Amino acid sequence: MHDGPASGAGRIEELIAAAARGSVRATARLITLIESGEDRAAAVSAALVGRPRRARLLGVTGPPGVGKSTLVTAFIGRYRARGARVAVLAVDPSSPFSGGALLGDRVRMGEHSTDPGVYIRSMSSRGELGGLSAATAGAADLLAAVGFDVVIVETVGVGQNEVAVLRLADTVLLVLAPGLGDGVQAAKAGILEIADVLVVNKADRDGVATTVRDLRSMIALGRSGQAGGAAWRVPVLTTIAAGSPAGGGPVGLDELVAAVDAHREHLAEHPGPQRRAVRRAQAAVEAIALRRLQESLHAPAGRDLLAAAAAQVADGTVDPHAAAARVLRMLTTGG
Ligand SMILES: Nc1nc2c(ncn2[C@@H]2O[C@H](COP(=O)(O)OP(=O)(O)O)[C@@H](O)[C@H]2O)c(=O)[nH]1
Ligand SMILES: [Mg+2]
Repeated sequence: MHDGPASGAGRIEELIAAAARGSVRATARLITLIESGEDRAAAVSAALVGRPRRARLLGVTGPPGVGKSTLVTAFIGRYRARGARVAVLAVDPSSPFSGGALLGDRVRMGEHSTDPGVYIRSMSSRGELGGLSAATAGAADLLAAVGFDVVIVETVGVGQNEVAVLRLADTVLLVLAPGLGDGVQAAKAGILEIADVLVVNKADRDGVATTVRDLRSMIALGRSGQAGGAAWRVPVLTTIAAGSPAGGGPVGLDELVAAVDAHREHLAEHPGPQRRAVRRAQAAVEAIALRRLQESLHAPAGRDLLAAAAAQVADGTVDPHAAAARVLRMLTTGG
């Protein structure tokens, strides 16, 4: 891809400078570049090298409808009250039509939509496998590099891509609602292993105590044997993000915000052998490598390689594993 006027290095530098001064337009433009392919994403990333990042990354995950966006909105309010600039990336791979997700999140987080200290953006995969986690990693890093203090990534915790997105976070908050099914699903998806704080939202509904108990025993099972010298004890909290039925603000939010803060302090005090920064870098590099591979496969040369390999497999002269290995070799050696 050639650098046009829209993505040339000079233009990118200008956009970054504007984004750092608080321009929403420039920030949005840069994220669009990051989403639009690996070459442009790489150009933005290269222009960000050396910029300080002080942002904490908070991943918020859980099944659809449990109240993630409602909780995120409440978190924005708390962090804004401390004077922090807050960005939210809403990742919704299930919706290839970005409009729906965008509108929904914007409307719901609407009370913050005119606040210049808040930036909200929906990321969509547009049917592109692998591209989503790479683009989200790139966007999160951009937001950190242009001066946001908190970057929240909201995602529906299903599938490998989603887990990859969560590995970017310093703290992963898993949101569930009363009912056993959610917890079991989360455990299956491997989300429970990377969750740092668990919250059962919709505590105004029946079955909260049972869900909390189930989750506590799942954590005890899942984490035994992993404990290091200073293991973090994953708390299980309850909230009513939408506010108590009797009226008033969210219930349990202070405790939840305190738990997320406590986890950050824990990380600062116990960096551990597998530091979050390393885990994050690993997730980002892996996502970018996958995206590059995907793009190579879908470029004309990759399609030709695939077509030739498919013909041989269909003929029965080569098995699909050998053919795939050959395609990979050709792609990665530039053959
Ligand atoms: N009863 C009840 N409803 C809630 C609570 N929190 C959020 N909701 C509602 O649940 C629905 C889904 O919330 P949303 O934040 O969009 O969930 P998400 O899909 O996980 O982001 C909305 O109608 C919210 O108003 C809660 O604590 N109790
Ligand atoms: Mg949501």
